[in-house]
Amino acid sequence: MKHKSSFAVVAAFLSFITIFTASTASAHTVLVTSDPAAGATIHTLPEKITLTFANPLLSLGTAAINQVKVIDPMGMEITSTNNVVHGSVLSNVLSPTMVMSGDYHVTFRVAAQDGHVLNGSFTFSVGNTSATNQKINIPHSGEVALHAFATGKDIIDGTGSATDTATGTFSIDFNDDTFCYTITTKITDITAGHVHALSQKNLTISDEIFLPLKLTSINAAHPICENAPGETLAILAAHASDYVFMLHTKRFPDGDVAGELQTSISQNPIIQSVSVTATTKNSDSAIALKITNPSPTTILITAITSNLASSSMFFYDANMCQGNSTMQALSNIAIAPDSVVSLGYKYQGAMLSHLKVPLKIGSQIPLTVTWTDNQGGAHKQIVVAKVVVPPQGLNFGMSSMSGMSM
Ligand SMILES: [Cu+2]
Repeated sequence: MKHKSSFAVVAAFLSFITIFTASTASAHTVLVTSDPAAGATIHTLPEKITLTFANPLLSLGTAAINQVKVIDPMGMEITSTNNVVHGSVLSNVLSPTMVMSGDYHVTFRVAAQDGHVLNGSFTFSVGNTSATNQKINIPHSGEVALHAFATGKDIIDGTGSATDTATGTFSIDFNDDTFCYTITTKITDITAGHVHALSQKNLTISDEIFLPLKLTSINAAHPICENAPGETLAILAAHASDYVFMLHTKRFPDGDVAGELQTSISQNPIIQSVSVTATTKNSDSAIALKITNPSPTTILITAITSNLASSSMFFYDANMCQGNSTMQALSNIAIAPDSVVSLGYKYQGAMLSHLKVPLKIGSQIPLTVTWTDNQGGAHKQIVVAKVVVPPQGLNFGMSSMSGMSM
């Protein structure tokens, strides 16, 4: 959520002056105020830290001469390498793995326009975070899948991108209080990703980061998995639509795209017997797998991709084993409720195109299987395929299908 900064300049200045006298004595600018304020105890961590100095700061191209760092109570740096200077204001996003209560240590180093360098530090505290204060008793067990489709028009004040989109897929496992997620997007200048509370409808959380998301999850081959308090995950699962998935970018620091979280179908396809044919670099490799759809509605398998193939798969509908070289491309494969589809080297199948590396018999490669439910929600599952016998022309050989793994 866009953070509403407050600039209580005078009050903040009075509280700061005692902290900075030593380091500012010979410098040519001075810290006037900050958000969060030095010495303050706050209950929600804002999305960014903002330091306002008395004079404009020196900018030298992309050189990182003005820096602010925030260290959380566990000693982890929660700021990014992206220090933003606008005149006399220096800011940086705050993206902790978990918002925890305790002391946060801020250090900064800035250059005034006359070249003089100012170093300083202060602390602020986060009191009990509202996420862990919730007295909501929500029964939770098993696994819950959530997803969000984020667009610029869902940024609350309407200042997001007109064209950017992103999909966030989340799975919560209450057996070990983990949540795993992947962000899929073509946006390239992302500075932070968060789950935010959308409203105070059921909760007392407003305008705070509910869960920070790691940027390594963007278009990742494997979902990023993290632990979180069971209560936090239970609130998210029980009130998904009260939360939004949001990405911040260099172009739209206050929010580029956002989308409400939705509960996904709980019955994921069951994928078994995954194998690919061994093949050479730049050629294609056929995929064999058996997919069971245990959900009460038809699902569409829309893509099977691998980070080892430069272009995504296409499905074919042909009899490859009869020497028939004409294949009909399919955009998806439908699986009816409670039924099983086998993709193999005959009839319907799938293929990875233009392999980046030669595959060896026995090696394991991750495949991302994407499907949509009857509401158009997109879901993903990573499976590991074992490479079996090499193809023989269009015949692809007769695979033994042995040694599959999930
Ligand atoms: Cu955010």
